[in-house]
Amino acid sequence: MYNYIFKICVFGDYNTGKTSFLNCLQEMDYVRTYEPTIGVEYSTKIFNLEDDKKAKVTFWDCAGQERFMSITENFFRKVTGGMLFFDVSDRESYNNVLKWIIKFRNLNSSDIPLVLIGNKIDKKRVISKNDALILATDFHLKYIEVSVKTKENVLNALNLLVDSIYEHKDENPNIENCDEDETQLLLNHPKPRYCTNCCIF
Ligand SMILES: Nc1nc2c(ncn2[C@@H]2O[C@H](COP(=O)(O)OP(=O)(O)OP(=O)(O)O)[C@@H](O)[C@H]2O)c(=O)[nH]1
Ligand SMILES: [Mg+2]
Repeated sequence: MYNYIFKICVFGDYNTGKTSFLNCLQEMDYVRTYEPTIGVEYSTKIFNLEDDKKAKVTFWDCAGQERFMSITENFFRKVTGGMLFFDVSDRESYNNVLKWIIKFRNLNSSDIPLVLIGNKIDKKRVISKNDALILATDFHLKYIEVSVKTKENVLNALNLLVDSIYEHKDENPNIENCDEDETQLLLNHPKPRYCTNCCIF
């Protein structure tokens, strides 16, 4: 059982490693060849929070290719948090970060935590850590660098977002609280009705 459901939208330019990252969380083998995501893919993971609470984290892996934009945009709404990917070895994916931030912020309140992830740090980088940090700070995002290929920081990136969501959970309207749901279910459950004239009740 879990106490919360967090809906996380994973987005950013194509070929930045979003699907590889999510596959790594599911302990699937790293795939070297690029297989573009078609539309949106879904996966989940149960996450242990502090105070013995658990969250079911649902990931919506949104295709980065422009031609899927009209589909993926629908998955940007009512999310609990976001992961925005770029590739530190590819300037274009970094230049497009701003476009993605605007898209995300237009559809969500500014209280929804968003983590910027610079992937592929095993490659020769063209974007410095400092530049990315400045951009992230300007837009109130947390920033972390990872390599899905070597698995460096992959779990830390997930922890960074989940901890941030949990820390600000009272300001986040898009967290499903399953404890409350259960209480409501019990309160709303109709009392048993007994027959008054045809049986011993
Ligand atoms: N060198 C290196 N390559 C990586 C890394 N992460 C992913 N890749 C490669 O980058 C390519 C694209 O990865 P995907 O995970 O499919 O990218 P995506 O962001 O899901 O792409 P779309 O689904 O089209 O949006 C694949 O060939 C991966 O093997 C990494 O950390 N380092
Ligand atoms: Mg993908």
